[in-house]
Amino acid sequence: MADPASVLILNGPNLNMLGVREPEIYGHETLADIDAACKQKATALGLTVDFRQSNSEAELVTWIQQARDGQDAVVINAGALTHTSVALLDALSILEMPVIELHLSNIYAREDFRHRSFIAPAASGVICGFGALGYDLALDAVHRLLTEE
Ligand code: CA2
Repeated sequence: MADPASVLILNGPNLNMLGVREPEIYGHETLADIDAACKQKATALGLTVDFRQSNSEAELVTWIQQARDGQDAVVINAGALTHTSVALLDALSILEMPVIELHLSNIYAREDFRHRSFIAPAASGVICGFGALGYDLALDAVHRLLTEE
């Protein structure tokens, strides 16, 4: 039997603070809660998940590059780097696999500077505004994209 498809879920700067501050914007769940929910959802879909967070743009770029060896899809909540990072765009553009851009909040209902995503051109699709549910939806999307390939 073939190995289950592996999904790299990346979380950028400050997302380690989830559940600690600003619950009115980002919800009450911690990143550890979301990690656990993703693992449960992945098991139900027959996927495996590698869930990571970094405050470092360089580390995120390295992980994206490494996804080419063994990962089948990437889900990324790049945090504030979404709105600034050509380096993440370039790294994601190299991938030949589904890439889902994800945000907890509806970035289009917030400040103008959040309306622009540098990484969106490299994404297969974008999910935002559904809180932690967005991670669940992203795994559904990855599953569909991989099984319809
Ligand atoms: O809505 C999202 O998921 C964002 O990617 C979150 C980023 C923000 O810069 C993006 O515009 C949208 C911020 C992540 C910081 O998360 C915090 C969580 C709790 C307390 C403080 C920050």
